[in-house]
Amino acid sequence: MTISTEITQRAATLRELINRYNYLYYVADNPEVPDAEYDRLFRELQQLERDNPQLLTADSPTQRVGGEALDKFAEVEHAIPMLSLDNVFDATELTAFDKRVREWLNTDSAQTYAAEPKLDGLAISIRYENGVMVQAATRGDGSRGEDVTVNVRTIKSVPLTLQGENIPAVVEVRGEIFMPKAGFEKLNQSQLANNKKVFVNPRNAAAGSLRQLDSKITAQRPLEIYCYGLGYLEGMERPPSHSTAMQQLQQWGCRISPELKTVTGLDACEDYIQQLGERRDSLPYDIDGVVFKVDDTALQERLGFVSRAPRWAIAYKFPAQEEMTVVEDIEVQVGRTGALTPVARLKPVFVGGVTVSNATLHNEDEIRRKDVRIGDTVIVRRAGDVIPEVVKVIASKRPDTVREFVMPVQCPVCGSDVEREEGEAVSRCSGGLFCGAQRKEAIIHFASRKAMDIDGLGDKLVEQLVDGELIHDPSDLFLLTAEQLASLDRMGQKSAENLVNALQAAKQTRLTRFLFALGIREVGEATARSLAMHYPDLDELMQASAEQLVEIEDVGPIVANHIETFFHQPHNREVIQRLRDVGVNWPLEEQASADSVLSGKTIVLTGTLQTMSRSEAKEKLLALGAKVAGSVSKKTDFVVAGSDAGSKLSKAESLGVSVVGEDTLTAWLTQD
Ligand code: 9MJ
Repeated sequence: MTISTEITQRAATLRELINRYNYLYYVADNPEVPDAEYDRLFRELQQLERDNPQLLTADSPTQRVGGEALDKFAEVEHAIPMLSLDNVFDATELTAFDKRVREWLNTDSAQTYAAEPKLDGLAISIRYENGVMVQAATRGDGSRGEDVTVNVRTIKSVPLTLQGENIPAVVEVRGEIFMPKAGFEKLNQSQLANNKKVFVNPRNAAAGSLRQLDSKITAQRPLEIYCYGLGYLEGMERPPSHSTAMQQLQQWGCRISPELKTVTGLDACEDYIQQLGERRDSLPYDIDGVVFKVDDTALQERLGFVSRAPRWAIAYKFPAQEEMTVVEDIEVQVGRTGALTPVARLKPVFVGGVTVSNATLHNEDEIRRKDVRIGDTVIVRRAGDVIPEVVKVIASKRPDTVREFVMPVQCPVCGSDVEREEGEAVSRCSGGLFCGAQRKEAIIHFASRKAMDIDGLGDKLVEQLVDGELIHDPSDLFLLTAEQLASLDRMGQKSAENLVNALQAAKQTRLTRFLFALGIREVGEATARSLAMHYPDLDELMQASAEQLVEIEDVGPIVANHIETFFHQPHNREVIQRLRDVGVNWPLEEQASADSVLSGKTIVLTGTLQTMSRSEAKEKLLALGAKVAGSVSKKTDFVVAGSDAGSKLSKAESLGVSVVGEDTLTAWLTQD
């Protein structure tokens, strides 16, 4: 049968594109398209070749793993090829994989799989001879990789000698080298400060760091490893399953994922996907899916592999966190402190599980650094609840019609001059509370949950109130009547009355909340709390000089200046007076908390509490002067463990940090 020229042409185009993207990704460490786009092209080519086997060529990218070895490193031949994984993208495809496995093995019984996170890093093979590390190589094309031994030796989680019993004459340990998110952020900050290349994502930073000719640079990079397999093995029996192999690796001192589990049957696979998916954003490293491997070694051997991937394993890919789209416009938003944030209006794109049509561009310098122009095709990233951002322009897709963004010299909302101070990245509207945008944002912040906590006062309502000139500053809120409120859009009599009641209730507050609610620049919850503890009398705080304020813990010279400036502005003093006149008040409780047993202690909450939510507990602990941290370290004083406490509890135990139960927490909170 002859194949239409159209199909032949398409296959050739796909090969060319994929080869180019492969080169950029694997060889040049400079990806041009998001992984999701690459995956789509790859799958399209795979499908074309499956439907038309005559099209398959030996040099098709579907026939090899990854890119070619760079010539700057010596070449290493893998004793056993390094395979890659086939992907599935939903439950149906996973079911089909499981069915294929069972058909191949000619069995109806539920299969046991080893499940582990799919790390987004670089695959590595580390060879140990008589327990001593002799070589480390990247995957390269699967048969030959690059010799990165000296670089891998600098990674502290890679053992240089294996420990314990049962050390074979030769073993290749396979795993993934990656850079944790926090290390990536820190590295980029330092790259930026030193005018060096900023990395697009942790995977690229890991690749760029491992493939350094100067291993001293690699040594300074926060690289880590998780081991997930055995390659060549000599002088010992191959362990009977993947999970026992992992235990063996762990006993030799190799790092394996704490998330590794065995699961039996498809439902258990789906539960694992669901649970890991929920934790994806809070894991300290990027993962792009889950890997399932038939656990039993004998069954793995029966299944074997096809061209580039084992039949006994599959990667279930999570929704991509990076996608490609077009910047249709760049507009500026005016924030609470007058900061002008350029925002890219995007052609809507599905990324990180939602449709995104806006992405922050941070500030003018960022736009210049990334050279983003209106009309450009860009990569947007949305990871977790973080605001989506433009990470990179795809230079080869730039049309001739692109336009450069110019920061306005006048505020787009109030027309006041826009200022940018020396050494500051941010441009600001100088209009202060004269600017409607700043007024709205200030009032929204004032009413927010951690500030005055006014129930039922949403952003849209504030907008209507400010635009309709019913309120000019936060104190006007407390003078609103149910009649005035009921006349607004989408407000009934009942919700108007509820809001008036909520406003009445909110008048009784705490000094910490009140100070936070004022929206003083760089005064967050923690600083507001320190201020309230040192100055339980607001009038004294309002008189304090910057020199006096820097004496307070958490208050540096810049914040001290912001606070002094804020309280010296006649307008701000008037608003505070009006708030007190309408009845906003607080008890002198914070004074007592300085003496609390918990004062200054660092506490971590984990697991489920029965009598209150974790955020309630946090708030109460903070009010007693404790610090509440998100992760356990040597500096943690106590871990409060509710039911089903997980890794934080084990970490506390391993570090010897005191662990208490909910009853102790309740006792602390009810102390006089
Ligand atoms: C990653 N990337 O985390 C494998 N992988 O197994 C895990 N990759 C793999 N396993 C065989 N966890 C080939 C690749």
